[in-house]
Amino acid sequence: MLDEKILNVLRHSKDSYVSGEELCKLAGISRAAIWKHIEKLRLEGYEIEALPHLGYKLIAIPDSLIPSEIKWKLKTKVFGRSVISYRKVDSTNIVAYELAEKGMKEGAVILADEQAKGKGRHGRHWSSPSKGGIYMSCILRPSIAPNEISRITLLAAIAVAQAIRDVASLEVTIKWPNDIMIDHKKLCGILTEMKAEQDRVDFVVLGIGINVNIPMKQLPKGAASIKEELRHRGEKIGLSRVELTKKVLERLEEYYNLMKVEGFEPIIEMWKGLSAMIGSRVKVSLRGKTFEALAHDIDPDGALVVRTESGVLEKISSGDVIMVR
Ligand code: BT5
Repeated sequence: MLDEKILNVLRHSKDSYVSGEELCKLAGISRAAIWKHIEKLRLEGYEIEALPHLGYKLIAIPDSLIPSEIKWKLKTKVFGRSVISYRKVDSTNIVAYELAEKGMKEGAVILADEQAKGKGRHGRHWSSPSKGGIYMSCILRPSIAPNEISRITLLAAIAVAQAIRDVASLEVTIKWPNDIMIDHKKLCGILTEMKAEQDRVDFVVLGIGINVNIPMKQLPKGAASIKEELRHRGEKIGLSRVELTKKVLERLEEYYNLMKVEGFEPIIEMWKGLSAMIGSRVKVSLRGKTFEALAHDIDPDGALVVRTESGVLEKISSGDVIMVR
């Protein structure tokens, strides 16, 4: 807390020095204690100049997914109000699940710079190299039935797609149910897990992995990163992971509140607007069989409705869908 207090004082007086004496008064601690906090902030990546007689000045902030950066000017009331960040974990979803079981509040966010065992759906692996990605898990406690869980996945997909469009100006699209794509390459994946009783969801862990500043050589086949896409478009600098994480949290809260007030209908409408899928040919892998069909619609629960070659409408609630080019 004191670190954040000191940091925020330095942030507010951007171009000028704050004297040690002033910081002591504001924080209510000794000069030696102030120095210790400054050293700790430096270790977190903050560049802080210290000059005798003048005091301290903030020179540069790190693009680190740490609580002090995520919470700074974050425009949410619930999402991201509690942030725990790690340098490396097996999976942020596993950590979030354990914390949710212990009663962690809705909106809490677990972040990591790297995952050793990043999880995809159906036991698949999510490649999570150090530093360039966003690996985050949010704890939600929605009043929904277990069979409505895919609503959260779709809601998260529009929040992430819209956030990327806001911050990076890339025309990303959504592929049902959980992929954010650019030029048919995967930029982000979403893994929604839950603990539920028969008719009631206890909590949801919403896991989001976004390839932000990951170089091509570290990406799996068929994947894209925001940095590489911006580079193809002539922009050399990558994107701030902190900015994008904050925007994702803000969009999540906006759409989550919208769903609470107006139901799922507006979310489906937005999803359709951001998806390049409806009306296109898809290949569906379901319970061991694969068939081609036409993506027809999204039903009120978030399932994909396809029209098969024989003209029958079939509802797909889980399974893999590939767009046929
Ligand atoms: C997903 O699964 O797309 C869900 C990914 C969720 C990852 C987040 S990161 C934070 C949180 N903590 C976790 O442990 N997980 C969540 P699925 O639809 O099953 O896609 C997995 C497939 O995507 C893999 O089999 C690969 O083909 C591909 N893939 C793996 N890593 C990728 C990456 N970094 N970028 C793009 N594609 C990737």
